[in-house]
Amino acid sequence: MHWAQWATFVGGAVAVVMPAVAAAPPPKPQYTPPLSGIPMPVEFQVLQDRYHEQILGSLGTQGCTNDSIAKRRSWDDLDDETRKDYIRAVHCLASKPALTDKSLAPGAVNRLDDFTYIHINQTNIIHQSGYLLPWHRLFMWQLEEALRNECGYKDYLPYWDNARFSADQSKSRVWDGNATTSFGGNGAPRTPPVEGGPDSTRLLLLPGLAVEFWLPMPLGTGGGCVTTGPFTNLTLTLGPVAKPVRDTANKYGYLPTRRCLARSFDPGYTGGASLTWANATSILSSGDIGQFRDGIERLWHRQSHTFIGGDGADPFSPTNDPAFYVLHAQIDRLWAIWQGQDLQTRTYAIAGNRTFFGIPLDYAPDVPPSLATIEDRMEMGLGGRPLAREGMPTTELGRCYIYV
Ligand SMILES: *[C@@H]1O[C@H](CO)[C@@H](O)[C@H](O)[C@H]1NC(C)=O
Ligand SMILES: *[C@@H]1O[C@H](CO)[C@@H](O)[C@H](O)[C@H]1NC(C)=O
Ligand SMILES: *[C@@H]1O[C@H](CO)[C@@H](O)[C@H](O)[C@H]1NC(C)=O
Ligand SMILES: *[C@@H]1O[C@H](CO)[C@@H](O)[C@H](O)[C@H]1NC(C)=O
Ligand SMILES: *[C@@H]1O[C@H](CO)[C@@H](O)[C@H](O)[C@H]1NC(C)=O
Ligand SMILES: *[C@@H]1O[C@H](CO)[C@@H](O)[C@H](O)[C@H]1NC(C)=O
Ligand SMILES: [Cu+2]
Repeated sequence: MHWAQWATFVGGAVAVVMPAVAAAPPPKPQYTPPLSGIPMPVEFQVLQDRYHEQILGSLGTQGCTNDSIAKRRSWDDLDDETRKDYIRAVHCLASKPALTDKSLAPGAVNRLDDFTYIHINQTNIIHQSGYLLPWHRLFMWQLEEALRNECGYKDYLPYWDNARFSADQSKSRVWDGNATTSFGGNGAPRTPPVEGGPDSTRLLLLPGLAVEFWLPMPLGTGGGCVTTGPFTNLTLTLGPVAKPVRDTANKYGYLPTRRCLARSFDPGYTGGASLTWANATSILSSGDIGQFRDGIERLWHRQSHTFIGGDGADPFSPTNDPAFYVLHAQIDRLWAIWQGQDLQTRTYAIAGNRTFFGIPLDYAPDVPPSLATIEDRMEMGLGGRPLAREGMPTTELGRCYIYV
């Protein structure tokens, strides 16, 4: 089947009719994804098609082929068995003991916490910096490998196609609250209630920077524990880190703070005002990596996290919300599509400082801002210390995947 036809099939447009033959073994169940959400507009489709052509046309030298390449799909296009198996594998990692040295983070209890620990540790280096995209690409791939190799998950990392559901995210199978096939819904209302409506913000201090940096965060419509879906009993122990007050006793949230998973959906982001196909297409039309990353950081990345709110919006420990990984798979997908418009010039493009907005870190306040390069080493904790350039291709260095 030609690639473009195959992609259309995955997109759900083609129903396959199996002939009924009495003696034949039962046919494998065919799955036709429901046609939900806002269809991909042609402007986006053109960019995605070019990405597919460029990536598939570039294969063949490192054991990654048209046949072996993994397809990362929209959560809404998976079948229920795959969705259930993904959630099962997340619970499986949550039930395995952490490998992180207890002296570094006494609150790291399970394998998911290993990922949260290093994300906290690196937050001021890997956001609003040149490392955002390659660091998270490797991080997500390491999580995918853990789900598959340690917990027997058979498929690949799915993504939250937020543009498709920008009219109403609760219509996405990510957020519909189903007990076994979603990530659950909103958090319960805050108790006790706080002053101000959902759009009013409070300021959270980001620790570790040489200057005081207060991040405005909308209160949102929830704030309490998630009450639907498979993660209602998830116990968090690392974080929160960004807080409304300075917490010198537990600066990075490494000490155990046992609690539920909290969310606070923000309706300001659900009304179609952002995370739309138009905004995605506009970001993808960036001519250089500086402009592209800026669009991702300021619009897509920030508003995706702010939509979820609660633990998923803490810049240091958003990984506490299992939805982090489908959120960031979408970011990774947009980057892959952008790179795929011109692999030659864009695969290894990097732009940005070596720290959050170039602000010095508090343990090195005298180090002036400098620019990230692809030869810099990135700290991934248990995941090693790769060069930034090693986090950039999707079909080399052991990785072999494409977003469909
Ligand atoms: C993979 O498929 C693409 C598009 O159909 C084609 O151009 C390319 O030559 C194929 N590569 C391999 C290694 O088969
Ligand atoms: C990150 O971890 C290293 C140890 O691997 C430690 O020296 C450093 O202080 C940590 N930084 C933060 C911000 O937690
Ligand atoms: C959750 O999804 C499963 C699989 O599609 C379905 O059988 C079940 O009825 C759903 N549950 C609810 C409460 O909608
Ligand atoms: C959470 O725990 C309660 C009490 O053990 C149990 O009844 C419920 O089914 C659990 N929910 C999930 C989603 O595991
Ligand atoms: C998102 O797109 C809408 C129109 O589609 C536009 O009005 C808005 O300015 C965009 N938002 C940003 C932050 O670019
Ligand atoms: C890089 O750091 C400098 C100095 O702090 C700052 O002026 C600039 O805005 C930063 N660039 C980006 C893209 O964050
Ligand atoms: Cu991050």
